[in-house]
Amino acid sequence: MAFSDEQSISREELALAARNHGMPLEALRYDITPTGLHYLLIHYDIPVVDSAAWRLELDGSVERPLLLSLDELMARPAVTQPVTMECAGNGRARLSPRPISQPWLLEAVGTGQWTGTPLAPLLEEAGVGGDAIDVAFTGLDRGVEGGVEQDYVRGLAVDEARRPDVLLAYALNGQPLPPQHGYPLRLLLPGWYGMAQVKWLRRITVLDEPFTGYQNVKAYRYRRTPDDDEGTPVTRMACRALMAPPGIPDFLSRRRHLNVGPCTIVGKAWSGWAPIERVEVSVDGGRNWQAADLDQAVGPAAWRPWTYSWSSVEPGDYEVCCRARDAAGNVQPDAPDWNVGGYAVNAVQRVAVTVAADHS
Ligand SMILES: Nc1nc2c(c(=O)[nH]1)N[C@H]1C(S)=C(S)[C@@H](COP(=O)(O)O)O[C@H]1N2
Ligand SMILES: [Mo]
Repeated sequence: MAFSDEQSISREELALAARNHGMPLEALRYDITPTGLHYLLIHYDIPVVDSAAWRLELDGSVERPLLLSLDELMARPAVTQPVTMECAGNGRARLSPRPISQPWLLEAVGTGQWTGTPLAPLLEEAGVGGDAIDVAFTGLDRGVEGGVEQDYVRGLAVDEARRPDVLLAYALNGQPLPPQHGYPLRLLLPGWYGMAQVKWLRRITVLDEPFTGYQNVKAYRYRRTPDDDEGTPVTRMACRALMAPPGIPDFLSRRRHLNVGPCTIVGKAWSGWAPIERVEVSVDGGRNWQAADLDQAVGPAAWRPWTYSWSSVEPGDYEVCCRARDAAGNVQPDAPDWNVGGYAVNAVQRVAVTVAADHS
Protein backbone atom coordinates (compact mmCIF):
# COMPACT_ATOMS: atom_id res chain seq x y z
CA MET A 1 0.00 0.00 0.00
CA ALA A 2 1.31 3.47 -0.92
CA PHE A 3 0.50 6.57 1.16
CA SER A 4 0.23 10.28 0.49
CA ASP A 5 0.82 13.21 2.85
CA GLU A 6 -0.66 15.62 0.30
CA GLN A 7 -4.05 17.15 1.01
CA SER A 8 -4.95 17.02 -2.69
CA ILE A 9 -5.69 13.65 -4.24
CA SER A 10 -3.73 12.23 -7.16
CA ARG A 11 -4.95 11.72 -10.73
CA GLU A 12 -5.08 7.95 -10.07
CA GLU A 13 -7.34 8.43 -7.07
CA LEU A 14 -9.51 10.78 -9.15
CA ALA A 15 -9.80 8.09 -11.84
CA LEU A 16 -11.01 5.59 -9.22
CA ALA A 17 -13.38 8.15 -7.68
CA ALA A 18 -14.90 8.90 -11.09
CA ARG A 19 -15.63 5.19 -11.68
CA ASN A 20 -16.81 4.33 -8.19
CA HIS A 21 -19.29 6.93 -7.11
CA GLY A 22 -20.68 7.46 -3.63
CA MET A 23 -24.24 8.04 -2.48
CA PRO A 24 -24.78 11.83 -2.39
CA LEU A 25 -25.43 12.48 1.31
CA GLU A 26 -28.75 14.21 0.62
CA ALA A 27 -29.98 10.71 -0.34
CA LEU A 28 -29.84 9.84 3.38
CA ARG A 29 -33.41 11.19 3.28
CA TYR A 30 -34.60 7.96 1.59
CA ASP A 31 -35.18 4.81 3.64
CA ILE A 32 -34.43 2.72 0.53
CA THR A 33 -31.72 4.22 -1.65
CA PRO A 34 -32.90 4.69 -5.25
CA THR A 35 -30.79 2.35 -7.38
CA GLY A 36 -28.82 5.02 -9.23
CA LEU A 37 -27.90 6.74 -5.95
CA HIS A 38 -26.52 3.60 -4.22
CA TYR A 39 -22.72 3.75 -3.96
CA LEU A 40 -20.57 1.65 -6.31
CA LEU A 41 -17.24 -0.08 -5.84
CA ILE A 42 -15.71 -2.12 -8.64
CA HIS A 43 -12.07 -3.21 -8.32
CA TYR A 44 -11.56 -4.12 -12.02
CA ASP A 45 -13.99 -3.82 -15.00
CA ILE A 46 -17.74 -4.41 -15.04
CA PRO A 47 -18.25 -7.70 -16.93
CA VAL A 48 -20.83 -7.90 -19.74
CA VAL A 49 -22.85 -11.06 -19.06
CA ASP A 50 -25.13 -13.09 -21.35
CA SER A 51 -27.55 -14.45 -18.75
CA ALA A 52 -28.81 -17.21 -21.09
CA ALA A 53 -25.32 -18.71 -21.24
CA TRP A 54 -24.41 -17.89 -17.64
CA ARG A 55 -24.38 -20.67 -15.00
CA LEU A 56 -23.60 -20.78 -11.30
CA GLU A 57 -21.32 -23.64 -10.27
CA LEU A 58 -21.42 -24.99 -6.73
CA ASP A 59 -18.57 -27.43 -6.30
CA GLY A 60 -15.52 -28.39 -4.24
CA SER A 61 -15.93 -30.43 -1.09
CA VAL A 62 -19.56 -31.41 -1.75
CA GLU A 63 -21.32 -34.71 -2.45
CA ARG A 64 -23.36 -33.43 -5.42
CA PRO A 65 -21.92 -30.47 -7.37
CA LEU A 66 -24.65 -28.21 -8.76
CA LEU A 67 -24.86 -26.24 -11.99
CA LEU A 68 -27.70 -23.72 -11.97
CA SER A 69 -29.16 -21.36 -14.55
CA LEU A 70 -30.60 -17.99 -13.62
CA ASP A 71 -34.13 -19.31 -14.28
CA GLU A 72 -33.51 -22.24 -11.91
CA LEU A 73 -32.28 -19.91 -9.19
CA MET A 74 -35.24 -17.57 -9.67
CA ALA A 75 -37.68 -20.52 -9.45
CA ARG A 76 -36.43 -21.27 -5.92
CA PRO A 77 -37.95 -19.72 -2.76
CA ALA A 78 -37.37 -15.95 -2.85
CA VAL A 79 -36.69 -13.54 -0.01
CA THR A 80 -36.74 -9.73 -0.22
CA GLN A 81 -34.95 -7.77 2.49
CA PRO A 82 -33.57 -4.25 2.94
CA VAL A 83 -29.82 -4.40 3.56
CA THR A 84 -27.49 -1.52 4.36
CA MET A 85 -24.15 -1.98 2.62
CA GLU A 86 -21.04 0.09 3.16
CA CYS A 87 -17.57 -0.06 1.65
CA ALA A 88 -14.90 -0.95 4.21
CA GLY A 89 -12.86 1.98 2.84
CA ASN A 90 -15.54 4.54 3.66
CA GLY A 91 -13.79 7.44 5.44
CA ARG A 92 -10.32 6.50 4.13
CA ALA A 93 -9.68 9.88 2.47
CA ARG A 94 -9.88 11.57 5.86
CA LEU A 95 -6.72 9.80 7.07
CA SER A 96 -3.29 11.37 7.15
CA PRO A 97 -1.12 9.96 5.69
CA ARG A 98 -3.77 8.77 3.25
CA PRO A 99 -3.67 5.17 1.96
CA ILE A 100 -3.73 5.41 -1.85
CA SER A 101 -6.90 3.63 -2.95
CA GLN A 102 -10.50 4.62 -3.63
CA PRO A 103 -10.63 8.00 -1.77
CA TRP A 104 -13.96 7.83 0.02
CA LEU A 105 -14.92 10.65 2.36
CA LEU A 106 -18.22 9.48 3.91
CA GLU A 107 -20.57 8.51 1.12
CA ALA A 108 -19.81 4.82 0.38
CA VAL A 109 -23.10 3.47 1.70
CA GLY A 110 -26.61 2.63 0.54
CA THR A 111 -29.63 0.54 1.48
CA GLY A 112 -31.10 -1.64 -1.23
CA GLN A 113 -34.24 -3.75 -1.23
CA TRP A 114 -32.53 -6.97 -2.34
CA THR A 115 -34.31 -10.10 -3.63
CA GLY A 116 -32.72 -13.50 -3.90
CA THR A 117 -32.76 -17.10 -2.80
CA PRO A 118 -31.17 -18.26 0.47
CA LEU A 119 -27.77 -19.94 0.06
CA ALA A 120 -28.08 -22.38 3.00
CA PRO A 121 -30.59 -24.78 1.32
CA LEU A 122 -28.39 -24.92 -1.79
CA LEU A 123 -25.37 -25.87 0.33
CA GLU A 124 -27.60 -28.47 1.98
CA GLU A 125 -28.69 -29.89 -1.39
CA ALA A 126 -25.11 -30.08 -2.58
CA GLY A 127 -24.16 -31.95 0.59
CA VAL A 128 -21.32 -30.03 2.20
CA GLY A 129 -18.65 -32.37 3.56
CA GLY A 130 -18.01 -32.59 7.30
CA ASP A 131 -14.44 -31.30 6.80
CA ALA A 132 -15.57 -28.07 5.13
CA ILE A 133 -13.87 -24.95 6.54
CA ASP A 134 -14.36 -22.09 4.09
CA VAL A 135 -16.45 -21.29 1.04
CA ALA A 136 -14.89 -19.34 -1.85
CA PHE A 137 -17.09 -17.01 -3.92
CA THR A 138 -15.69 -16.18 -7.36
CA GLY A 139 -16.79 -13.32 -9.59
CA LEU A 140 -16.48 -13.05 -13.37
CA ASP A 141 -14.23 -10.02 -13.10
CA ARG A 142 -10.45 -10.22 -13.35
CA GLY A 143 -7.63 -7.76 -12.79
CA VAL A 144 -4.19 -7.12 -11.35
CA GLU A 145 -3.88 -5.95 -7.77
CA GLY A 146 -0.79 -5.69 -5.59
CA GLY A 147 1.10 -7.07 -8.61
CA VAL A 148 -1.02 -10.26 -8.61
CA GLU A 149 -3.31 -11.19 -11.53
CA GLN A 150 -6.52 -12.61 -10.10
CA ASP A 151 -10.24 -13.22 -10.33
CA TYR A 152 -12.18 -11.32 -7.67
CA VAL A 153 -12.61 -14.09 -5.05
CA ARG A 154 -13.54 -13.88 -1.40
CA GLY A 155 -13.50 -16.68 1.15
CA LEU A 156 -15.99 -16.99 3.99
CA ALA A 157 -16.17 -19.41 6.94
CA VAL A 158 -18.67 -22.17 6.14
CA ASP A 159 -20.73 -21.35 9.26
CA GLU A 160 -21.16 -17.73 8.09
CA ALA A 161 -22.11 -18.94 4.60
CA ARG A 162 -24.81 -21.15 6.14
CA ARG A 163 -26.48 -18.28 8.02
CA PRO A 164 -30.18 -18.12 7.08
CA ASP A 165 -30.05 -14.44 5.96
CA VAL A 166 -27.30 -15.00 3.38
CA LEU A 167 -28.78 -14.60 -0.10
CA LEU A 168 -27.85 -15.13 -3.70
CA ALA A 169 -29.44 -11.92 -4.95
CA TYR A 170 -30.72 -11.35 -8.49
CA ALA A 171 -32.82 -8.21 -8.00
CA LEU A 172 -32.33 -4.75 -6.48
CA ASN A 173 -35.30 -2.49 -5.73
CA GLY A 174 -37.62 -4.75 -7.73
CA GLN A 175 -35.51 -4.82 -10.90
CA PRO A 176 -32.88 -7.26 -12.22
CA LEU A 177 -29.44 -6.32 -10.84
CA PRO A 178 -27.93 -3.52 -12.91
CA PRO A 179 -24.58 -4.46 -14.51
CA GLN A 180 -22.64 -2.35 -12.01
CA HIS A 181 -24.25 -4.09 -9.01
CA GLY A 182 -23.39 -7.62 -10.15
CA TYR A 183 -25.77 -8.80 -12.89
CA PRO A 184 -26.96 -11.51 -12.96
CA LEU A 185 -26.18 -12.68 -9.38
CA ARG A 186 -24.34 -11.48 -6.29
CA LEU A 187 -23.76 -12.66 -2.75
CA LEU A 188 -25.53 -10.73 -0.01
CA LEU A 189 -24.05 -11.04 3.47
CA PRO A 190 -26.07 -8.75 5.76
CA GLY A 191 -24.06 -6.85 8.38
CA TRP A 192 -20.71 -7.21 6.63
CA TYR A 193 -18.74 -4.62 4.73
CA GLY A 194 -19.19 -4.64 0.96
CA MET A 195 -16.03 -6.52 -0.07
CA ALA A 196 -17.59 -9.83 1.07
CA GLN A 197 -20.67 -9.41 -1.12
CA VAL A 198 -19.21 -10.79 -4.34
CA LYS A 199 -20.82 -9.51 -7.55
CA TRP A 200 -21.08 -11.29 -10.95
CA LEU A 201 -20.94 -14.55 -9.04
CA ARG A 202 -20.01 -17.56 -11.19
CA ARG A 203 -18.70 -20.12 -8.75
CA ILE A 204 -19.12 -21.19 -5.13
CA THR A 205 -16.45 -23.64 -3.98
CA VAL A 206 -16.54 -25.45 -0.65
CA LEU A 207 -13.02 -25.87 0.74
CA ASP A 208 -11.73 -28.28 3.37
CA GLU A 209 -8.76 -26.02 4.01
CA PRO A 210 -8.62 -22.30 4.87
CA PHE A 211 -9.03 -19.93 1.91
CA THR A 212 -5.78 -18.06 1.21
CA GLY A 213 -6.75 -15.79 -1.70
CA TYR A 214 -5.55 -12.20 -2.08
CA GLN A 215 -8.79 -10.44 -1.03
CA ASN A 216 -8.77 -12.19 2.37
CA VAL A 217 -5.09 -12.64 3.14
CA LYS A 218 -3.49 -9.52 1.60
CA ALA A 219 -6.35 -7.04 1.32
CA TYR A 220 -9.08 -6.24 3.84
CA ARG A 221 -7.07 -6.73 7.02
CA TYR A 222 -6.66 -4.28 9.86
CA ARG A 223 -2.95 -3.55 10.16
CA ARG A 224 -1.53 -0.93 12.54
CA THR A 225 1.81 -0.60 10.71
CA PRO A 226 2.91 -1.41 7.13
CA ASP A 227 5.26 -4.18 8.38
CA ASP A 228 2.49 -5.99 10.24
CA ASP A 229 1.90 -8.78 7.68
CA GLU A 230 -0.79 -10.62 9.62
CA GLY A 231 -3.34 -8.09 10.83
CA THR A 232 -6.91 -9.15 11.57
CA PRO A 233 -9.68 -9.64 9.00
CA VAL A 234 -12.17 -6.89 8.15
CA THR A 235 -15.65 -8.31 8.65
CA ARG A 236 -18.75 -6.44 9.89
CA MET A 237 -19.59 -2.75 9.53
CA ALA A 238 -18.49 -0.43 12.33
CA CYS A 239 -21.15 1.71 13.95
CA ARG A 240 -21.83 5.04 12.18
CA ALA A 241 -24.36 7.86 11.98
CA LEU A 242 -24.54 10.20 9.00
CA MET A 243 -26.72 13.26 8.44
CA ALA A 244 -28.04 14.76 5.24
CA PRO A 245 -26.18 18.09 5.34
CA PRO A 246 -28.75 20.76 6.30
CA GLY A 247 -29.55 23.86 4.24
CA ILE A 248 -28.01 24.53 0.82
CA PRO A 249 -24.40 23.95 -0.31
CA ASP A 250 -21.75 26.26 -1.62
CA PHE A 251 -20.97 24.74 -5.05
CA LEU A 252 -17.23 24.31 -4.51
CA SER A 253 -16.51 24.15 -0.77
CA ARG A 254 -19.80 22.36 0.01
CA ARG A 255 -20.08 24.57 3.10
CA ARG A 256 -23.75 24.72 4.10
CA HIS A 257 -25.85 27.89 4.18
CA LEU A 258 -28.86 27.89 6.46
CA ASN A 259 -31.59 30.37 7.34
CA VAL A 260 -32.44 31.47 10.86
CA GLY A 261 -35.38 29.67 12.44
CA PRO A 262 -36.07 26.02 13.21
CA CYS A 263 -34.19 23.29 11.32
CA THR A 264 -34.77 19.54 11.36
CA ILE A 265 -31.62 17.53 10.74
CA VAL A 266 -32.27 14.04 9.35
CA GLY A 267 -29.97 11.07 8.98
CA LYS A 268 -29.44 7.35 9.31
CA ALA A 269 -27.35 5.17 11.63
CA TRP A 270 -26.21 1.55 11.35
CA SER A 271 -23.84 -1.03 12.75
CA GLY A 272 -23.04 -4.54 11.57
CA TRP A 273 -22.55 -5.70 15.18
CA ALA A 274 -25.76 -4.83 17.00
CA PRO A 275 -28.90 -2.68 16.67
CA ILE A 276 -28.48 1.10 16.93
CA GLU A 277 -29.39 2.27 20.39
CA ARG A 278 -28.62 5.98 20.45
CA VAL A 279 -27.77 8.85 18.10
CA GLU A 280 -26.49 12.22 19.32
CA VAL A 281 -26.07 15.56 17.59
CA SER A 282 -23.79 18.49 18.40
CA VAL A 283 -24.00 21.89 16.71
CA ASP A 284 -20.83 23.21 18.36
CA GLY A 285 -18.18 20.88 16.96
CA GLY A 286 -18.66 18.16 19.56
CA ARG A 287 -18.54 20.10 22.84
CA ASN A 288 -22.22 19.58 23.71
CA TRP A 289 -24.29 16.63 22.56
CA GLN A 290 -28.03 16.04 22.55
CA ALA A 291 -30.03 12.90 21.81
CA ALA A 292 -31.69 12.64 18.40
CA ASP A 293 -35.14 11.03 17.98
CA LEU A 294 -34.93 7.49 16.65
CA ASP A 295 -37.39 5.87 14.25
CA GLN A 296 -37.76 2.09 13.71
CA ALA A 297 -34.91 0.50 11.74
CA VAL A 298 -35.82 0.00 8.06
CA GLY A 299 -35.15 -3.72 8.58
CA PRO A 300 -33.15 -6.10 10.80
CA ALA A 301 -30.08 -5.55 8.60
CA ALA A 302 -30.83 -1.99 7.52
CA TRP A 303 -30.09 1.47 8.89
CA ARG A 304 -32.15 3.28 11.49
CA PRO A 305 -33.60 6.73 10.58
CA TRP A 306 -33.21 9.57 13.07
CA THR A 307 -34.11 13.26 13.28
CA TYR A 308 -32.91 16.13 15.41
CA SER A 309 -34.82 19.38 15.94
CA TRP A 310 -32.44 22.32 16.00
CA SER A 311 -35.05 24.66 17.40
CA SER A 312 -33.59 28.16 17.31
CA VAL A 313 -30.92 28.59 14.66
CA GLU A 314 -29.22 31.97 15.23
CA PRO A 315 -26.81 33.76 12.85
CA GLY A 316 -23.25 32.44 13.15
CA ASP A 317 -20.84 29.70 12.12
CA TYR A 318 -21.43 26.16 13.34
CA GLU A 319 -19.97 22.69 13.09
CA VAL A 320 -22.79 20.16 13.15
CA CYS A 321 -21.77 16.63 14.18
CA CYS A 322 -23.53 13.32 14.74
CA ARG A 323 -22.52 10.02 16.31
CA ALA A 324 -24.14 6.67 17.02
CA ARG A 325 -23.90 3.96 19.64
CA ASP A 326 -25.04 0.36 19.15
CA ALA A 327 -26.41 -2.15 21.64
CA ALA A 328 -23.00 -3.85 21.87
CA GLY A 329 -21.57 -0.57 23.23
CA ASN A 330 -19.71 0.36 20.02
CA VAL A 331 -19.28 4.13 19.58
CA GLN A 332 -17.59 6.43 17.05
CA PRO A 333 -14.26 8.14 17.70
CA ASP A 334 -14.00 11.97 17.49
CA ALA A 335 -11.02 11.77 15.12
CA PRO A 336 -10.06 9.11 12.54
CA ASP A 337 -8.29 6.06 13.90
CA TRP A 338 -5.44 5.21 11.47
CA ASN A 339 -4.85 1.77 9.93
CA VAL A 340 -2.82 0.74 6.87
CA GLY A 341 -5.69 -0.01 4.49
CA GLY A 342 -7.87 2.83 5.74
CA TYR A 343 -10.70 0.46 6.73
CA ALA A 344 -13.67 1.17 9.04
CA VAL A 345 -12.72 4.83 9.53
CA ASN A 346 -15.91 5.79 11.34
CA ALA A 347 -14.93 9.10 12.96
CA VAL A 348 -17.76 11.52 13.73
CA GLN A 349 -19.16 13.40 10.69
CA ARG A 350 -18.57 17.19 10.86
CA VAL A 351 -20.50 19.62 8.67
CA ALA A 352 -19.59 23.32 8.48
CA VAL A 353 -22.70 25.52 8.48
CA THR A 354 -23.07 29.29 8.09
CA VAL A 355 -26.27 30.97 9.23
CA ALA A 356 -26.60 34.49 7.83
CA ALA A 357 -28.85 37.14 9.39
CA ASP A 358 -32.38 36.93 7.90
CA HIS A 359 -32.69 39.18 4.84
CA SER A 360 -36.36 38.52 4.08
N1 LIG B 1 -16.86 -9.50 -8.20
C1 LIG B 1 -16.72 -8.40 -7.43
N2 LIG B 1 -17.48 -8.26 -6.34
C2 LIG B 1 -17.36 -7.17 -5.57
C3 LIG B 1 -16.43 -6.16 -5.86
C4 LIG B 1 -15.64 -6.32 -7.04
O1 LIG B 1 -14.80 -5.47 -7.38
N3 LIG B 1 -15.81 -7.46 -7.79
N4 LIG B 1 -16.28 -5.09 -5.02
C5 LIG B 1 -16.68 -5.33 -3.62
C6 LIG B 1 -16.67 -4.14 -2.79
S1 LIG B 1 -15.14 -3.64 -2.24
C7 LIG B 1 -17.80 -3.51 -2.39
S2 LIG B 1 -17.74 -2.23 -1.30
C8 LIG B 1 -19.13 -3.95 -2.89
C9 LIG B 1 -19.86 -2.79 -3.55
O2 LIG B 1 -21.12 -3.19 -3.98
P1 LIG B 1 -21.99 -2.16 -4.84
O3 LIG B 1 -21.12 -1.62 -5.94
O4 LIG B 1 -23.14 -2.95 -5.34
O5 LIG B 1 -22.41 -1.06 -3.90
O6 LIG B 1 -19.02 -4.99 -3.85
C10 LIG B 1 -18.06 -5.97 -3.55
N5 LIG B 1 -18.16 -7.06 -4.48
MO1 LIG C 1 -15.47 -1.91 -0.73
